[in-house]
Amino acid sequence: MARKELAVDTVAEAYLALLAERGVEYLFANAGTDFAPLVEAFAKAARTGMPVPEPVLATHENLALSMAHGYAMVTRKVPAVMVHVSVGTANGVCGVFNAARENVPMLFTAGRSPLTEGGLPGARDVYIHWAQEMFDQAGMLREIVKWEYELRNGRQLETVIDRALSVATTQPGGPVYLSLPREVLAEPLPGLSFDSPTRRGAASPPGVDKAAIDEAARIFAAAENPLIVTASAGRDPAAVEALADFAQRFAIPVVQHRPRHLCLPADHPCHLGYDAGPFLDSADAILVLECDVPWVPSLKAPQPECKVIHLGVDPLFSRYPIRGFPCDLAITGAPAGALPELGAALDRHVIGSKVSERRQRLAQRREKLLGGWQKTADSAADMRPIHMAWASACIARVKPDDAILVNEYTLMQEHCGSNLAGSYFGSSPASGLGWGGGAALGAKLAAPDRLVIAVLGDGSHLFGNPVAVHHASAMHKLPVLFVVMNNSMWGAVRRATMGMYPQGEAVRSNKPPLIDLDELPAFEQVCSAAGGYGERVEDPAALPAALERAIHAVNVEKRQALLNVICRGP
Ligand SMILES: Cc1ncc(C[n+]2csc(CCOP(=O)(O)OP(=O)(O)O)c2C)c(N)n1
Ligand SMILES: [Mg+2]
Repeated sequence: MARKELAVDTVAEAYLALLAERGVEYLFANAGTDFAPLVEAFAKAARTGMPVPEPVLATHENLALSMAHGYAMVTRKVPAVMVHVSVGTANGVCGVFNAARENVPMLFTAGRSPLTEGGLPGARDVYIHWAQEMFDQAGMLREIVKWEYELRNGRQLETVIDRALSVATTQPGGPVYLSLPREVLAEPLPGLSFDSPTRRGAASPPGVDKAAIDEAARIFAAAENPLIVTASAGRDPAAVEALADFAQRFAIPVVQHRPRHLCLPADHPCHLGYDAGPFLDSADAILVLECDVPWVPSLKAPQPECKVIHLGVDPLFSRYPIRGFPCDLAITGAPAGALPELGAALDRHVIGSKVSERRQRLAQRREKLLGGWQKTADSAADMRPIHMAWASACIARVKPDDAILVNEYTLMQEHCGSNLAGSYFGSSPASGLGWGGGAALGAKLAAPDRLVIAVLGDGSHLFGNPVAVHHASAMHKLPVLFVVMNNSMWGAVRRATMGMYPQGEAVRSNKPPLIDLDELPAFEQVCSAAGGYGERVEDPAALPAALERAIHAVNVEKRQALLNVICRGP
């Protein structure tokens, strides 16, 4: 078997070199005293030319994790992230949770306070080294990650890195956590010898059980009104094509509920929007495809006799404590492989007349749906404050086909559809706010030639640490267009309160507490302060030209831009 030798002097040097050897291109980092051996190793690599991941400094852990998330979702490669011991891990937990719930593989690492109080290279030499140590640093996120370990010895480096990466990338993917004590990183290591390529790779995606596919085909063949509901099938671009083909051949409507990826192109004849509600009464068979929450049962549920099939790499979402959707059949399988098999099985049933009749009904429903959307956007065109439907429609007009949209979570997709796989990313179902700005920077790092547009709420933008985000955009030369849909409130909290207490005190109050975000800073000036282009837009008629100016700043002047769009809610 092929072995490779590298001349290194410390575990830290070997660690970085091995990450690069295994394909890790970037280490997103928020540093502390625990980083000293790594800073030293990076500096040495810069001098010697030894390949190591590129360090990407992020001035907040949430930013580091969101950037890594954004990079990973676009490239489908594994990023590494490193933060400062216990306190950095604490700040990173929300970002790791977002990544975990969206099955984004990443190697999340943190230093550990030095273990020894003297005598070894790396031993404690700063007063924080006592208080920052925890009995169980990883306990903060053991529930969230797929695997967790502490590097105890330089000799186990290859096994540990390979195990971390293979567990993270085996489907369903997700973050793993590795802590790195300072003395271990500082240990002398006389050279590194390792397998190249690795002999501890990821496991293949789950294949499907033929009997289960036949059963699903039987259910679908018997159905008059089948429906597909998906959220994340498009995580794998090959699945977009498979879904488009399957839905088209059998004339099955597809609803994307709270999608995190583009699963079906917006111009596909089977694309029936983002809400399964209107289809649930008539549906007699539903395929829940890589979708954790296909509908909200307390609002609307399918008829009791409707058959429900769940298909995905973990169709039961086994890491969710409670999830009680009806499930007549659960099929473990990656959609890119499973859908063609389901198609082939369905072909063996004679359903031609059903399909052609369904195709007609589907076309009528789609026409009606699109007409309704158009009417909403048209009637919103001159509303002040600007309506989010109009703002979304304006973005649709100016964005190139291959633009990458990062939506946290104020873009109304029905007014701004995309057609290319890998061109839309929504926030994780965990919805830990503060993700969008960083994720957009990570996406830009992954796809420097594409326009990346982050659509954020005013609240989400603030959660994302805007000064840190704009600084990172300037520092790493990642020009992104930020569109802040600014309704000066946490609209979601308002809607939740109105929904639960429609006749309550809060509805009657002029200014219910904990909702309004008065006296918000001029977000556009915060972007300008970091060297970007910034504009406040209040006039709906001025929005298209403002978007053009902002895109010019990003594409031609190569600097970030922010439009502070003064909005009203949907
Ligand atoms: C880390 C985190 N804290 C709090 C929340 C709860 N939360 C959900 S939506 C929301 C308001 C978001 O406001 P904004 O981005 O302005 O969007 P709007 O609802 O106004 O359209 C909040 C506070 C959350 N999801 N994540
Ligand atoms: Mg808001």
